[in-house]
Amino acid sequence: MQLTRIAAGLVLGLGMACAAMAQTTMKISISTAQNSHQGIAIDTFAKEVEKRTSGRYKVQTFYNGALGGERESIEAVQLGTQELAFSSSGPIPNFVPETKILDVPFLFRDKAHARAVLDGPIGQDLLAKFDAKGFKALAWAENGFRHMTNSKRDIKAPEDLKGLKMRTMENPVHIAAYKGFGIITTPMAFPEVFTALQQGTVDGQENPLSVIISAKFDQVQKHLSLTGHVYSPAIFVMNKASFDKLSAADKQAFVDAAKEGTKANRARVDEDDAKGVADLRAKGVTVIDSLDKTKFVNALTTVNAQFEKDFGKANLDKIRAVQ
Ligand code: EAX
Repeated sequence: MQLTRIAAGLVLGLGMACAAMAQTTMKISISTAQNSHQGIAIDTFAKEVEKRTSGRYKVQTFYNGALGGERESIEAVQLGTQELAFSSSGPIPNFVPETKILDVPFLFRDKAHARAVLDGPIGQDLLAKFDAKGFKALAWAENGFRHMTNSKRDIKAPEDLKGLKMRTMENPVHIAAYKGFGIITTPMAFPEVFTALQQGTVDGQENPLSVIISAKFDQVQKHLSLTGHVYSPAIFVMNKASFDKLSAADKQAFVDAAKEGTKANRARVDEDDAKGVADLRAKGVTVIDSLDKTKFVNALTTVNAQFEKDFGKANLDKIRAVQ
């Protein structure tokens, strides 16, 4: 009797230990290197999820497009073959069209403005739009203000862009705008960009300093212009069904972990922006840092009129008015 009770106790104890150890592993991916503003975002997220769920959830991190480009990873998250992804806004409007408005050129004054919009009611309402498309959008993060690089010439004025063949993201708003500049647009997934630049399939590309540096584009691009023509948000997305399976406390843990990831990510973008130009100059890149931005804005007058029609001037003004 005594022995049976001890044995039963042992079995129970063992069972409880197993339950406590039961671990669910999930995957998250980025298209840039681990040593980048996106790498630090997902590394921080993974660490925080593990900590905040006492190790019951583990997040495996994949870099450099190891699981595919951004569009492919968003697709995988929607299908549920991959639980999580961190992506720039590039391919996002193809899944959640309401987010297109964020990709309008020269919409945000600076990073503080963009962050205030994303963290405020406008950004939070947009996060909620992902639900109906099979996603849980955990938090906005940042890719940064995009600048143009190329292998042909210094871009000092919008006329210099005419006839330049540039890789763009698979983003309809960007493509329309760059066509407005007279650029020959070539949409392409990020993992293919370095080779395309190297082989001269395209003359140039545009990305934030954080991406230009971490992707080592200085090895294949000698001209950089700080056009800051568009702000590029990034986002933590999760498969909706995977999120819905979590307990209320774990849901909060995932959301909070993403917010921590965003903090680390934005701090790194600030760091890259502060030292990026000097770094790239030291590597032999010619950097044009004194552009007359109004000329670039004016070159997009026709395109902007179309955007005002498509997205509603009132909606754009609402974003512009955020302090
Ligand atoms: O997310 O595709 C792009 O140019 C993105 O900015 C890059 O992959 C970082």
